[in-house]
This record gives sequence, C-alpha cells and structure tokens, in this order.
Amino acid sequence: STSNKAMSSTGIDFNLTADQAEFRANVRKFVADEVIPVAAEYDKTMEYPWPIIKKAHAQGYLIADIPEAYGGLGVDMVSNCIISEEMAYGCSGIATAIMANDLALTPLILCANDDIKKRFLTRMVENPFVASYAVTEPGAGSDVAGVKTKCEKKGDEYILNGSKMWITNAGHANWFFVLARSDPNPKTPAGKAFTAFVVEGDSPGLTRGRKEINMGQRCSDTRGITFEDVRVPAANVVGAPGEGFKVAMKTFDKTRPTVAALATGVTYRCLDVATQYSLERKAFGTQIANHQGVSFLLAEMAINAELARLMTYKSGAEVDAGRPGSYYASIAKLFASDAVNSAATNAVQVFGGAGFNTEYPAEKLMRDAKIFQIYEGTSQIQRMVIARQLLARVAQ
Ligand code: CS8
Ligand code: FAD
Repeated sequence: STSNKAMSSTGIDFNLTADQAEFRANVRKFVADEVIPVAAEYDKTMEYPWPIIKKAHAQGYLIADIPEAYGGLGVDMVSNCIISEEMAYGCSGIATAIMANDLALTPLILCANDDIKKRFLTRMVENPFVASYAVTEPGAGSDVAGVKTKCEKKGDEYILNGSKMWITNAGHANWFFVLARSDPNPKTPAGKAFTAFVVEGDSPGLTRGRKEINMGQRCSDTRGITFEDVRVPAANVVGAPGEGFKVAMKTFDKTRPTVAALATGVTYRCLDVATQYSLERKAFGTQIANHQGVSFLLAEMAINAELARLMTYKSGAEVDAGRPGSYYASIAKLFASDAVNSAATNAVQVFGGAGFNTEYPAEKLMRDAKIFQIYEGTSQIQRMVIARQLLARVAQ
C-alpha cells in the first residue's frame, strides 16, 4: 500500500491505515447525520443527549476502547482519537459526554482484574450506559494528592466518605471510578496513600448533586457527588490497594490525547465555519475573504488546526507504540487547548456582529473552547508535567 511505501522510504508515515480511514468516514457520516443537526438545540436546552448517546452506542463508539475479549471494538488510540475529533467537530458538549465515558472505562481497562472487567465493562457493551471518572473534589482539582475523600477497610468492604466536584456524566452514570485516600498519614507519599474503586451508581449513601450550569458544552452533565458511609466491596478495588494515585495518573496518559482530539475537532469546525462565512459576507464591495486582514485570521486558524492535529495523533500513536505517554499527551493537550481558544476567538472576529449572536455558530464554539484549558489538567498543570519529564530526561 501507499502507506507502507511511505514508511519504508522516509520512516515517517502520516497516513491512516485503510481500516482507520474507513472508521473515520463512518464516524464522520454519523456526526453529519446525527450530531450537527441537533447541536445548537442541545446547547439551548442543556438536555443530556440520550438519543445521540444511544445511537453512538449502537455504532460501538461508546465502547470502542473496550478490548474485544470483553465485547468492545478494541480499537487503537489513533482510532479513539478519530471518534473524539469527529464527534467534537459536530458538538463538543455531546463529544465530552461520550469521551468522559471513555475516561471512566480507561482505568478499568488498564488496571482492573478480569473479574471487575467482566462485571463492569461487559454491561457497558450490553447496554447504552455511561460511567463517570470521579477524582476532583471541591477542595482539590489540580492537586490530586490533596483529595480528601477517605476509605476505611471493614471486613471485606470499604466505607467511603467525602465529596467530589465537577464530575462529567455524574447525573446519569451507571457506575463511578472513584479515588479515595486509604492512608490517613499525611506523610505517606501519594503513590502509596490512595485506593481506586469502581462504585455502583445506586449505592446507598451516594448522592448526586444538581446539574451545574456551565459557560459552554452545556448539554454535557457536570455535577458534584457525596459519599456518606457508602459500602464498596473490596472486590471493587481497581489495581492494588494503595496504588490508586498511579491508576488515576496512568489513565491521563491515555485520555489526554483524546482531549487534544476534542479540541482539534472544534478547531477545524472554527476554521470551516469562518472560511465559509468569509466567502459569503461582503464588505467594501468584495467578499471579506479578499481582505488580507481576514484571510490572515483564517491562515492562523489553519496553522493551529494542522499543528494540533499532528501533535494529537502523534500522542495517540505513542500510546499505540507502547511508549510512556505523559510527555506527548501533555504537549498535545496543552497545544490543542490553546489552539482552539485562538481559533474560536478568531472565528467570532471573522463573523463580526454575527459572531456575537446565538443565531450564528461562532459564539457556541467560543464558549465551548474555554474548558479545554481547564479540564483533564489545566494548561499550567500540562506545562508542569512537560517540564518535569523534560528535566528528568536531561538529568538522567
Ligand atoms: O496531580 C497530578 C495531576 O495530573 N494533576 C491534574 C489533575 C487532572 O488532570 N485532573 C483531571 C480530572 S478528570 C477531568 O477533568 C475530566 S474532564 C471531562 C472529560 C473530558 C473528555 C475525556 C500532577 C500535578 C501531574 C502530579 O501530582 P504530584 O502530587 O506532584 O505527584 P507526583 O509526585 O508527580 O507523583 C506521585 C506518584 O505517582 C507516580 N506518577 C505520576 N505520574 C504518573 C504517570 N504514570 C504512572 N505513575 C505516575 N503518568 C509518580 O511516579 C509518583 O510515584 P513514586 O512511586 O512516588 O515515584
Ligand atoms: P485549581 O486546582 O483550584 O486551580 C485554580 C488555578 O490555579 C488554575 O488556573 C490552575 O492552573 C492554577 N494552579 C493550581 N496549581 C498550580 C501550580 N502548581 N502551578 C501553577 N498554577 C497552578 N474532574 C473529574 O475528576 N472528573 C470529571 O469528569 C471532570 N469533568 C469536568 C468537567 C467540567 C466542565 C469541569 C469544569 C471540570 C471537570 N473536572 C472533572 C475537574 C477538572 O479536572 C478541574 O476543574 C481541573 O483539574 C482544575 O482543578 P480546580 O478546578 O480545582 O482548579
């Protein structure tokens, strides 16, 4: 194939495989048919996009990452990034609901034993359920080691107490991935002080808060949760007891590429709507695209979109190659998040007054863009991860 030729001649291949290209064409068609037509309405009503979630589940897009042995599609990370980018091109609120489910599945796929995988992954294949990843708390977001939710072992159960905040899909989750402090000694290092669990959504003592009203991605469901003496079987510990912090961190190495992909999808949407509008709208007797000041904004958006996509798929390919992922995942997440914020504000600018108005597409894109610099680790935290990895390599 062409792609094999490119590989042998240069050692670098920017082409998708035939399977990945077909997969992308299918997701793209799904998004054009099912997501784009309803995105503005869901933004307005802020309703959870259940009908889309169910259709996406039927196509396998909610369970793409689950290994085939447990009934999923078992796709590679590049394909998972394709789902993420294409869905976000249609609506990043709907895409966040879908990819936050993948975020909850990931620690189980990476670190849980066969029994947990059978019990919790198989049901996600058999039903159009969603799950949540619950790490952040009212008092600790960037500083995961500051998590205060605690667990105490009693017999063959753990008792959970505490609260979580800003949890995506929390109103609808069938189960929660939860990080809790298992060692009360403040001197115990993070790598040994936390335990990760999978907690049934209908557990007595687990209370879901009200849906938060956010700036953008408004149909995505974000809530607090509280745990009051919630009893969780010891059989639901994900990874080894005491090693929950590492489970949570390893997860990000695989999910930050998909968040970069979400931001990339929105960046391309900004570019496309702005380019189209610039060819329709006239000022000073010509299409605004003919004014260099406008075309340079489009060029800037194109540069951002192309570079974000390159880094996103590189970070996905690093995971597929089995190499340690934090460095490239954080670079991709950081760059794509900044890229989409630049592109969205430029899209509003190209639309002029119409850019500020809800009847036109640009303002939603700008509201949707901001969160990328905040969730899955803020831009400051990504820089911290990149700098630490860089310095650790150089100091070796
Ligand atoms: O606190 C870490 C961090 O990542 N903070 C950001 C938190 C974050 O990203 N939250 C996101 C929540 S989820 C979300 O927002 C979802 S959005 C909605 C869905 C969107 C669609 C998908 C930190 C700042 C990086 C590190 O914290 P520190 O306290 O400084 O810990 P360290 O000293 O670095 O590490 C402690 C031990 O853990 C080990 N570690 C660290 N990173 C890794 C990775 N893999 C494996 N192990 C790791 N990446 C580290 O080695 C330490 O272990 P030792 O044995 O002590 O050496
Ligand atoms: P803080 O940690 O309080 O940070 C405040 C500011 O200080 C930020 O600018 C930050 O970058 C900066 N800062 C903090 N520490 C440093 C430092 N050392 N150096 C430089 N700057 C620093 N969490 C989940 O667990 N699951 C989810 O599904 C989930 N979904 C989310 C969905 C939405 C819509 C939102 C808004 C959040 C979601 N989160 C989720 C939480 C998200 O990951 C956190 O909000 C984020 O990690 C930041 O934490 P924080 O809000 O506590 O901010």
